[in-house]
Amino acid sequence: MSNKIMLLVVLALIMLAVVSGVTFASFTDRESSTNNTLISGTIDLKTNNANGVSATLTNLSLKPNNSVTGTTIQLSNSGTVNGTTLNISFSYIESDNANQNGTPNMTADQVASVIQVTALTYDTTNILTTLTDTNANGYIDVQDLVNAVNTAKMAGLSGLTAGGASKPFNIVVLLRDGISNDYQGDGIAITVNFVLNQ
Ligand SMILES: [Ca+2]
Ligand SMILES: [Ca+2]
Ligand SMILES: [Ca+2]
Repeated sequence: MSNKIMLLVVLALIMLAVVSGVTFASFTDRESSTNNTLISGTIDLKTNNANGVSATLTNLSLKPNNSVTGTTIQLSNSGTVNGTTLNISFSYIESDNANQNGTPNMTADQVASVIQVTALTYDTTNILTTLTDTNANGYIDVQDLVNAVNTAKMAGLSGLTAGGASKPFNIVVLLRDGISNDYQGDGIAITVNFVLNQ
């Protein structure tokens, strides 16, 4: 009855905000845990070989048709129990600048739909090619990532052996070219959840 219990959750946060056609992005990740008292040993999921590590991409200017790259984090299991599978899921919330520069306030969903995901990999798996264009706009975007159809596809990925080698997670996003000025002042904060299962 215990082997489906999720032991540790790591959150990675990507902030995107569009200002006058320029996106500022930052990246942090943090870790929290829930304890499983039914088994002995631990599963300790670490990012970049540290608990609660904070990696930040600062002063990264992004204009339409430019990408946010470099968001690779290393996942490892420093515990004593093997993690057999890993689940990755995404969520986002509206994170606007105070000044909309006279433009309409676009919703978080609208912003997410113009942030295309151009690369999404974990270990040796190309996750991106497995995903569904759930909002039918012709490309995989951040709004697609949070759809339950795609969350299901990002569950049951390869796990992490206790004390074993780390596995890289990478995401690249692209602010779509030709988006309207209405997106000025709008942004979202994206959270990436990593759950390692025994
Ligand atoms: Ca907004
Ligand atoms: Ca889409
Ligand atoms: Ca706006």
